[in-house]
Amino acid sequence: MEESIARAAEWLREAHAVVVVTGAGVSAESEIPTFRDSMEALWAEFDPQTLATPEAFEADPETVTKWYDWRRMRCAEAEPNPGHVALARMEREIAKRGGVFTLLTQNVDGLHARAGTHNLVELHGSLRVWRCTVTRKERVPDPEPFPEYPVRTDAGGYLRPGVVWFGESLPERALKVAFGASASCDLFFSVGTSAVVYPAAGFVELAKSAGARCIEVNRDPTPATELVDLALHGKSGEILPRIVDAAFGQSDE
Ligand code: BV8
Repeated sequence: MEESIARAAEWLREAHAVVVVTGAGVSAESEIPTFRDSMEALWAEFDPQTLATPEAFEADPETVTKWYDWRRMRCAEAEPNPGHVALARMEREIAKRGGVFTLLTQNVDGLHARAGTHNLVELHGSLRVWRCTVTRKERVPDPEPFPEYPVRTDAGGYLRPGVVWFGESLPERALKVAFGASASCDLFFSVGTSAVVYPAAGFVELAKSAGARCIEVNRDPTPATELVDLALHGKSGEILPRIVDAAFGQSDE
């Protein structure tokens, strides 16, 4: 692992345009269950892939609203972990050297922004923002559980989470930035994601074909593992700070 950390740090120092894609694994050390194991006791009988769909919300708005409200509360109680903090420092160090940094997250927990990342694209929306199913008017609900499930709106609709469900298109701007950045970077990180959900899982292939060096930081091997130039398997909250410290010196922040 030492050798891989040193190589990743060297590539980071040489990089001019860095893209990082993150998934639920980067928030696991903030006690936010990952997508695959987010079905803790209360939700064991459901499959997240079926709950995170417009059809599930249509069929059972009460259960889907409850699930997202429970997750929203978990996010509000969570704190960014050293992995989020290391990525925010990576952005600052790259910017200091005149480089470009883009973080594309699949997560809806808001922790990258809270850790200080600026050039952030929330590919799958945000749990913080909810909107009316009739007027599409957005609002940020108070950080306490909803009083009723589902939540009815004055327009006669429901309040739904501002996330992208399976079968829904990603926001135009998010896609444009993500494709553009991935196709023009010289260093690409895939962090804490099972790399199975598209189009997010396709950005590493795009970066690779554009000639970028690709690095995976993930607890387990994924379909991206055989694609990348360097795979570091372990906890992102431990590995990312080591790469950033090795590249830019021990953090004095
Ligand atoms: C779309 C928000 C157009 C909601 C989510 C090809 C092209 C386009 C679409 C498709 C396609 N093929 C199939 C599709 C359809 C579908 C898809 O990809 N399906 C998959 C299952 C095959 N894609 C879509 O529907 C997308 N829409 O493309 O629009 C369209 C329209 C109609 C029809 C077709 C296409 C929308 C996808 C977005 C869905 N919304 N989230 C919510 O959060 O509830 S997806 C959700 O699951 C996450 O956001 C994430 O994207 C995805 C996977 O989760 P991960 O983040 O990777 O987390 P996971 O638990 O899976 O893995 C965690 C990893 O972390 C593990 O590998 C683990 O080892 C690691 N780990 C754990 N702890 C740590 C760690 N690593 C490091 N440190 C640790 N401590």
